[in-house]
This record gives sequence, structure tokens and C-alpha cells, in this order.
Amino acid sequence: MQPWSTVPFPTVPGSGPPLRLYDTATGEIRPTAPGPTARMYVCGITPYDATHLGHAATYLAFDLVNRVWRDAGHDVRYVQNVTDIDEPLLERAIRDQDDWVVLGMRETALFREDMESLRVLPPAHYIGAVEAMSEISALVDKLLAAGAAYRIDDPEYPDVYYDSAATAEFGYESRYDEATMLALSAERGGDPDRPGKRHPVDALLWRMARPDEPSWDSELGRGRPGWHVECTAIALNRLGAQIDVQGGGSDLIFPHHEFGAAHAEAHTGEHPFARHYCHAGMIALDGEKMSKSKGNLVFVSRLRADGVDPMAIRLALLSGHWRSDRSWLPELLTSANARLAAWREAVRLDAGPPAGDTVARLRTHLADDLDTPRALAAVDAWTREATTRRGTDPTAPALLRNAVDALLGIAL
Ligand code: 5CA
Ligand code: ZN
Repeated sequence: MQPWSTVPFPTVPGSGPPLRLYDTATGEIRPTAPGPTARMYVCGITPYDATHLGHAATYLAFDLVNRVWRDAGHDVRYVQNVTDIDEPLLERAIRDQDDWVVLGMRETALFREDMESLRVLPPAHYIGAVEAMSEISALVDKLLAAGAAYRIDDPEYPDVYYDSAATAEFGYESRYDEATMLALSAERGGDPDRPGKRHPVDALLWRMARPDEPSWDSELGRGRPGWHVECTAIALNRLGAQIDVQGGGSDLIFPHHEFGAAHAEAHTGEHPFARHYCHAGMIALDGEKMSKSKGNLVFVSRLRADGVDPMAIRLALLSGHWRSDRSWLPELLTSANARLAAWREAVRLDAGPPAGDTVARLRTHLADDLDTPRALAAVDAWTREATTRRGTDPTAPALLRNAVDALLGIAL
């Protein structure tokens, strides 16, 4: 698929400390250590109700990872998928008497527009499950041949499942106990109660064609892929056996990223698949996680249509810490608008107080597990000084504007 258009990325003199991020698998904030090319895979949307503010917050967090790495001189090879065939998409299409292909295309188009308006740097590869069908089935076929997968004992639908005992490390990513794994598997698309599996938690890799369901020819027989292996195949084929960051919201910790890692490791023999597993907190509305199934959604496109400046949406979402579960409140937008206006006024001055220290602070806070609340406070402090006490450095406003643009993605 076509990603969205590229976003300008100004160069800012100097450099900051290496990026440290919280890693779910180890429970620690650890330095990232990418080579000249950093590799990042971030799970994309299932395109049936895009883009709500929860999605946006998650993609903004990984956009900051991208920006901090780029600022440090790395090339970033960023891959994102679109789950354009899966149970929830089909269910929604049936409910609304919509064509699942049209629904997916429409919501993906909207998502792209939203990402561009929020100035999210586009991925180098933006790949739909449907267009990756043959590489996904090829990976399932290899897992089957390697003994890491099996066909369920069901004469009518001999679906293929991943054997969670295939790698010794299974469970290391989420570190959940079995009861939690089973509960989350039932809640998030798994089928722990299906008879004939080697272990109830084992995840679907290939679903044989059912009447009235879309299906594709493959070496496994006609069918369609399970969810986790979609991301594994797309990531492995574009990023290789080990990546720097696997990203998504915290609802992907299990089963999605646990199985994604296990599939990759069973196939390549390399452990760990990702050096960091990073999970953004959930955005809630009225005390409940914003989710398509609950329908308590605020859409980026709705706010934009109502005339809200996308930079204010971006700033409002960045005002909370990326890992904390937090509520969306209209007041966040009010304060973001005020902040944006103040920053804009300050960078339009002919001169200001020297901005070098502020830029250094911005870099230090972002490198410290994306501490945006403190990063924003550093810009606030410079802004206050610039507008109240003024300053004499004619290069300061432009330096600050460029740093805010490159590091926070906010165009002033
Ligand atoms: N297509 C799969 C990933 S392969 C999927 O989870 N799609 S999604 O559309 O449901 O979610 C897209 C991304 O937004 C995921 O990373 C998910 O964790 C994140 N997300 C969903 N709801 C929220 C929320 N309320 N707050 C923060 N992030 C969210
Ligand atoms: Zn995914």
C-alpha cells in the first residue's frame, strides 16, 4: 500500500543522549542500541473505525521514537501493517451491510490523512495483510514443516495452529502466568476452548476456507491467515530476524506480541525477536478504554472537521506520558490550544533568550523513555522567558522552532 506523504524533518545542531525505552519483556527502562539503521515494526490498524484518539496516541509515541533516532543520525527503517482481513473487520462489514474491501480501503484512506495531518513520519513499508498473503502462507508452511505448527484434528476444517511449546522461551515477552494468558486469549481473538488443540493457548496460523468467507489459495489449502503471523511475516521479510523495537498499544502485549515473537523465533532460531517490546498506555473516554467494540470514540477526523488544529490534537496527546493509561478530556484540547498559541507567539519574536539549553533539555527528556510532560515543560519555560523578559539572541526563536518541529513533530 501507499503510505502517507513524507513530513519535513529539520536538522537541529548538536545531539542528545541515546534513547532509553521501557521494555515490557524485561520490565526495565533500557537504552536502545540500533546500528546505523534502526529497525522498527509498529502494528497498524484494523481498518473499520479509524482513527480514534487512542490509535493516534499510540502512533504518536512511536513517531517520537522515530524522531529521536533520526535526530541521533540513524536511518530508521519503519514498517507498519494494515490488518485488512480479520474477524472484527468482517463482522463490522456484515453488521453495516458494507463490503469488507471497501470498508477497509475507506478507513485506511482516512487513517493516512489523519496521520499526515498529525505530522507522523510515514513508514518506509506500509503493508496490507491481503497484499502479503503469499508471504504469510509461506511462513505458516515453514512453521508446519519445522514442527512448530500442527493441523488441528478436525476433518472438516483442519486449521493450522502454532504450538506454543515450540520455543523454550514462550511467555518471556508478556511474563503472564497461564491463567492470565488464557483469559486474555479468550478476550482478544483467541479460541482457548476449541477442542483438539495441543494447548488451549495455541494460536491460529491458518484458517481453512469456510463458506461465505473470503479466502485465498495457498500451499496450505484455501483459507486465510491468523492475526499474529500476519505481522511476523511482514516484519521478518522487511526487517530481518532481529528488530530494535516492536511497538503497539498495551492491549497487544498478549497474545499478539507474545505469539508474534514466538513465530519469528521458531522460524529464525534468533532470540529475542525484538530488543525492545514497547507498549503505549490506553486512552479512555468517560472512564472506559476507547475502543471500537465499545463505540466510545473520539475521531481525529471529526475534530479536524470541526476546525481543531491537528497540532493542538498532537500536543494534547503528548501532554500525557506515553505509557500511562489516561483519559481524554476536552480540557486537554483547551490547554493544548493555549500552549500552541504561546509557543507560536514566542517563536515569532525577532530575538529570544538563548535556546541551546532548552534544546538540550528537550533531547534529554525525550531520550528518557519519551518523557513528553517534562519536554513540553522545558519549551514552556523558554516561551515564558521569551515573552515576558524578551531576549537578545536573534537565532533563538528559529532554533527552538526547528527543535520543536524535529523532536516533537509540532509545526509552529
Ligand atoms: N491491527 C491490529 C494490530 S496488528 C490492531 O490492534 N489494530 S487496532 O486498530 O485495533 O489498533 C491499532 C493500534 O492502536 C494498536 O497498537 C492498539 O494497541 C492501539 N490502540 C487501540 N485502542 C487504543 C486506545 N484506546 N488507546 C491507545 N492505543 C490504542
Ligand atoms: Zn500486529
